[in-house]
Amino acid sequence: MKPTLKRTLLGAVVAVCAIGAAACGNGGGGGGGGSGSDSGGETYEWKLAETHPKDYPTTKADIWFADELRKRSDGRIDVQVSHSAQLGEERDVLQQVQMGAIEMTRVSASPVSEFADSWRLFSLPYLFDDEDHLWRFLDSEYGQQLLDDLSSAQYKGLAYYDAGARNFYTVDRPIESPADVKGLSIRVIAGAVNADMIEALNGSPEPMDYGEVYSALETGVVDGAENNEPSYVSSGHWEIAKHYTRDAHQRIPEVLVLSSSLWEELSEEDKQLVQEVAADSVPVQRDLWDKEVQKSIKMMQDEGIEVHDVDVAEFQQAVEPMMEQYGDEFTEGLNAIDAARE
Ligand code: GTR
Repeated sequence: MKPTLKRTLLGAVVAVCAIGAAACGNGGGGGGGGSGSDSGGETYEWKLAETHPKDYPTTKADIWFADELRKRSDGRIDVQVSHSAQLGEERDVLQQVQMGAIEMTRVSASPVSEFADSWRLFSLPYLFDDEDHLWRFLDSEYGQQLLDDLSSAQYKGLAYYDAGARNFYTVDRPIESPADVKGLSIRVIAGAVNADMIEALNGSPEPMDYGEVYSALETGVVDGAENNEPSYVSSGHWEIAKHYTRDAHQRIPEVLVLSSSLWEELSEEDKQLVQEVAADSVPVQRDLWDKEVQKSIKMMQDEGIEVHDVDVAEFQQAVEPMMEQYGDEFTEGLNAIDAARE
């Protein structure tokens, strides 16, 4: 992708931040603050980057997390949520969080897998039977291990959020069976596993940032894309791609992460506090999520979106060779997913 002026400037700022952290943010603490306060303990000012708009369930949960943390820390830890990709697209933001130039972000687990190999597991297709199965896995020891793995990529993984199931949507013709994917160019989140999935269905994967998908659909650069109902609706992709195929090919959770350099600076009490508030934000987000899915489905009905229910077993069969290819790499994770089955 060609760097835009905005990207180039951002890159320059990041470079300066990387050279001298004190030149960024409010001085010290890797750009994250860190001066004493009367009430005891350090004070921090953190930015939390979010790609979705203000009224999206993840953003509302980010804001809940920020408000609650401010309250429970007596105002010492001040998180400002920056929504609508104002701080950049997810991949760029993840790079900046690694360097501590942005302190926190809420992103999909899919772009995270570009920085932490074990997270590629989440992009494998048709892994989970349903939402409950996914959450039993996320809440398992292996789910926690994946969060801990993020330290090798300079992140502190705080909590998973819900992102439902990803489904295909197309502009000209519906996908009703795997054969319908043949020859279609489908936008995916960058990453080998996502691309392999589309190729296994004989389509052609087009990796690009979320913010570019609307115009790619509009100008015919892609024939379709894939996402959960709330993203499909809130991004406006439904205005162009009116066929929605419920195959639930992936259940990729969202994740809340903090730059590990900042995490390491925190006192034990503050670590516990941040972790606690993050854990408490999970049921809040999941509740907001369920409501948003229902609202989005209703809106899709009202707008006359053609929703296609398909035989998922046919799709599973089509991606089987790819699953064999990845089987060895993810034996442990796949076993943990099996163990989370009821
Ligand atoms: C959404 C997810 C975003 C972003 C987007 C995408 O479901 O919430 O964080 O990753 O998908 O497709 O890029």
